[in-house]
Amino acid sequence: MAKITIDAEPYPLEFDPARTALLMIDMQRDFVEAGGFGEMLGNDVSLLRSTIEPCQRVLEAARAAGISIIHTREGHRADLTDAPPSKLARGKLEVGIGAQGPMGRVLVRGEHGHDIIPELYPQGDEPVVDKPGKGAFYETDLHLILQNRSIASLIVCGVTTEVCVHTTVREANDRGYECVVLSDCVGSYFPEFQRVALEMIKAQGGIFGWVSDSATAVSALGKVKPEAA
Ligand code: C5J
Repeated sequence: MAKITIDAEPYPLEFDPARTALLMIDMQRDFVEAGGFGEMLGNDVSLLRSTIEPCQRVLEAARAAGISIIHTREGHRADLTDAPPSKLARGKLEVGIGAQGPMGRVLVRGEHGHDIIPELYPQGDEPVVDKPGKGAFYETDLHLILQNRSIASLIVCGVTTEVCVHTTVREANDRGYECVVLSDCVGSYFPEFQRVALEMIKAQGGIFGWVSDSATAVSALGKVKPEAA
């Protein structure tokens, strides 16, 4: 299978389209929309919403290229039995995980706020991995899905950069996946964390992976012949 090169830092990354997946992390109303958990924590969601359009372009290019696309959602069972008590207690919040908010129960599966935003909604057979933690590999079948598809490289988008994106990239890196994180497709409520989190990924020769951007990824994906993917 012909490899494609994506320009990235610290150096260009070669990927085999047939062994590459786009991983769209936690683009849920609870993090990205007004009235969600993120905003209730006092955050400015516009800092995350700037990722939506670049993510849409990458998602469209990935679909056109025929590469695997996997979405994740952070959240819990309605009875919260899969949520560690420490996570539920964290922050001493008035409206915390499991409590009733403007978009239903916060980070509970099946609630309006827990679902993926309409702009990036999964299509057809794109798997959605529900995760109880920050990392997408922790207590999920993501690794199994990727192995069954012989995936070796991940194009990573989503929120938030220094929390679920970072945790997932670190988990993926330790499992042998090559991750390229698209800088304008990942977002943080804290501009300084965004900057430093991206630096950390590509430091020391790419200690956790590579950093590129949506335009570069779209251009690389445009070179993939769908029937060959
Ligand atoms: C957070 C996430 N920030 N998806 N979750 O709690 O990054």
